Amino acid sequence: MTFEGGEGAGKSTNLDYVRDRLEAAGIPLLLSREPGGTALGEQIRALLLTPENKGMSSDAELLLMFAARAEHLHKVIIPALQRGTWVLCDRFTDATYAYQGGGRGIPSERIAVLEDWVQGGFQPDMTILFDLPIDVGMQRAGQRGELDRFEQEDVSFFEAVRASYRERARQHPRRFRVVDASLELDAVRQQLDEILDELLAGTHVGP
Ligand code: T5A
Repeated sequence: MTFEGGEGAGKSTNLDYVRDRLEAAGIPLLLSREPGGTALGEQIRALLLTPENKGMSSDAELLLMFAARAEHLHKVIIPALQRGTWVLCDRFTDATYAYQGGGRGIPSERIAVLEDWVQGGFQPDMTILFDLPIDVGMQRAGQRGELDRFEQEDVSFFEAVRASYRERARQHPRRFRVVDASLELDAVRQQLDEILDELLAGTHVGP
């Protein structure tokens, strides 16, 4: 299950909420994130996020995202799924289509080559998109202090990211659930409750 959205959309905040609800239903799970999720992946994350690497080429950025993802998939995600553990991941490949595709302008066909190479046909079972206007997200993210390399991009970059995410949701309606993340936390959680009620109604837990 993956959590997607622009900067400050509330993914991390609500991931904990979803974890608590699923754990209460007896589902074994682990939380992870991208880029990151492994020792090597976290080192790659640091390279990607540090403002010191401002001006990194788009292709280098794309390849680093997939290098981290390959490590994450093989060392963490696939082994967890094989032992029956659900994986809740803060961002995954939809972020690459949104940021490196929409934001940086890399054609999606080029991204699809790497997706196929690294993932084969592997896809999340469900993706929750936290959608909100750019200014609201940036204001929330900005309250944390220092901005990372992506957060320093301009509004047009984030508008393109948001448009790409929404397009991905339109293209994959069975996998995506779109949440209005501009609302207050309680109202966001009401939307999550509806999604989780539906999910749990169709999930068999236990022997
Ligand atoms: N990236 C990643 C790519 O370019 N390509 C890729 O393939 C991948 C995987 C790191 C960066 O990497 C890029 C995208 C990112 O720029 P990240 O760590 O997920 O990814 O970074 P951020 O998106 O910057 O994470 P944020 O922490 O900014 O966003 P979250 O997790 O969506 O937001 P969260 O939960 O931390 O909330 C932000 C603040 O808002 C408050 C929270 O309390 C918090 O203070 N908040 C609310 N306030 C009011 N009402 C609500 N409903 C609220 N929800 C949260």
